Amino acid sequence: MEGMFERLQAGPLRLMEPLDQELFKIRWEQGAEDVLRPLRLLYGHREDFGAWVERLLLAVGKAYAARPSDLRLLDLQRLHQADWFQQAHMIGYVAYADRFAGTLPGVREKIDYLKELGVTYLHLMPLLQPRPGANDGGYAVMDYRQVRQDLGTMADLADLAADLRQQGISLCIDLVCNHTAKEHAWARQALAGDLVYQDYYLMFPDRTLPDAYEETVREIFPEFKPGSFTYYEQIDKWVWTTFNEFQWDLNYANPAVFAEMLDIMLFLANQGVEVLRLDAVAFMWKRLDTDCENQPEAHALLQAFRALSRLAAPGLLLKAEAIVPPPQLVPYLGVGVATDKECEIAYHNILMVALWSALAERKVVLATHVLQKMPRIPARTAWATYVRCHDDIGWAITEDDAAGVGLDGFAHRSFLSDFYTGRFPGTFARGTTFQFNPKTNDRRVNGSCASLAGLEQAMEMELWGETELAIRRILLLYNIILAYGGIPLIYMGDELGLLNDRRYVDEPSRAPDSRWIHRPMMAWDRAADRHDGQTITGRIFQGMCQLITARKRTLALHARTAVTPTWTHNDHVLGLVRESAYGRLFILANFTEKPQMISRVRLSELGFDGLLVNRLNHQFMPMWDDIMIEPYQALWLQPADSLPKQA
Ligand code: OTU
Repeated sequence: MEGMFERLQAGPLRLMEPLDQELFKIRWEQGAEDVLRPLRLLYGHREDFGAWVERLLLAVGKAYAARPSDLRLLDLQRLHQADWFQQAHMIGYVAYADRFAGTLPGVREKIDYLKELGVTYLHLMPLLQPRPGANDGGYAVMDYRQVRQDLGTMADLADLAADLRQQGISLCIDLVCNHTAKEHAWARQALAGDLVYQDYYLMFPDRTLPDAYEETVREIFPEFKPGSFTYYEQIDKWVWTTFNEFQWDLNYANPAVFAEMLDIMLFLANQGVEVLRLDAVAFMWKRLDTDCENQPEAHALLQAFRALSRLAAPGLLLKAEAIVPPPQLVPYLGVGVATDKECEIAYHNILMVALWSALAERKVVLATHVLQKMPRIPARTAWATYVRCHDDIGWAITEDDAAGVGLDGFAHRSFLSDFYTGRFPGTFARGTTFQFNPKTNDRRVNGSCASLAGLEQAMEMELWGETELAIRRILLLYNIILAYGGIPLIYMGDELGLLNDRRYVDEPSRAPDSRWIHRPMMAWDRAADRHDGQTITGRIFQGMCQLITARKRTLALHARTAVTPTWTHNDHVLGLVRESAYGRLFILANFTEKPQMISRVRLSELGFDGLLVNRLNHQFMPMWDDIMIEPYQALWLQPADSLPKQA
């Protein structure tokens, strides 16, 4: 890359102040290898490799020159406080802009509500221009540089990002990078026969390769569309469509596709977006005879995106959405030479599954086992922890993990599907089945947090004891995701206990997709009750606020702190030990409707003897007695003498 910086100086950087040019030079000198290593793996075999690298760097230089000065200042702040997103005060909230507040300017009106909850990170669900009609909840984008018209404009998005930032809230949006809508300009040109754009996608003249690939790939939406390919008569070709027919997988073996997506990424970063949720990253690279997920090149793509975006916008964070089993999940945060050099954040779907499994079983054995087996993540990364999201729950429990605690994987997954769809005798849950696959017997589950936790059934049957238990279950799940480490994400409506919403069936474009059952409209009328502790809404909201307040002042919850799932010698009580410079913390959580005991002997074996205080309510635990945990209660215990004075 001889003379690269000089060419940038003569090109996109030429109008910049000398100091800003120097700053770019420093970043390039320090980051060059991080840029080149993944790019070599991806495209190093091409004769035009050097020209592509140059083209990518010119694009980065251009984005750097165009970066507004307030965002360049933000970059410096982030570089100086690199752990900003790992700190205990971080609280995430996830919402559809329209369902939460109508429009993007509408969201600005609701910042006070978010602040009341303590939110510092707002993920607004897909908001870039989708295809008309069915669009998979916005995950079929036809223009990445336009905001969905009914939500506002790109200028509104930039204004919102700035307002949020001023209030201490970082904006996250989706970048659907694995596929585009078939109405995207690239796809339309491909359909019109343009060979340059046909190479943006994965197209096959006959069934030979599609048949070969289908031997080994997973079907993601078997009920919507069997198989992973779709035939288009107009071009007489089969197109790779992992998800819906209208979502065309991009061909990242073509560097032009990588360059386009990088440009989009930097464009969005320059609007003030601070975190990009990269959708379906596991699927970005295909290889025959594999499941075409989690390929080394998919990781190289993310590493290259990160290294390049950090030259222009080092404040930007990348969040991986890879809903895959544990061994495949952790590498999205970087391993080996790529440690700390891939995505900064990844969804902890295993924790989410383990928690629902423990709640159904009233046992924490499987959860403890799978969480213990999770490798530690790099120091400068964090999990996004969550109880529910806009998607279904797939029971990502491997045969091995189930066998490790004496369970049969298939039988346990079936039990969970039965339990959460209301089929298991005595269940408290009200969910629905999603994407039954008769070939594998796999059944995923839909339902809102409150409905899955028993609130819907208890209220309908007017069983007040059960209602109380359901409220406690909701708060227990949120307790754990707040205490596990990483950015806890509150899914809109969970803080008010919103139930399944079956009205989606009246909208033709949504009716076939039952995930809409747990994507409700924000119930602002219910929110009005949130300060009334006599109401169910008030109980949940205030319970959540108390947890959030406790989390913010418990510095030991910093994401960098090691969390060790620990046997409590009571199979109904989850134990998480956290060790850090901020002191030791023992989180205990009772996953049953009966009181449970933890012996003092066990606590002192783990080094928790002496006077302990529960950080959730400031209560001291009697020195010698065993510890009693109420139904669905959790404790955050710290040795009383280890508490920082000001806390
Ligand atoms: C994501 O999910 C989104 O979260 C979904 O809402 C979209 O429909 C989908 O991509 C397509 O854009 O398969 O069942 O292993 O689980 O990427 C949801 C990863 C999905 C997949 C995940 C995908």
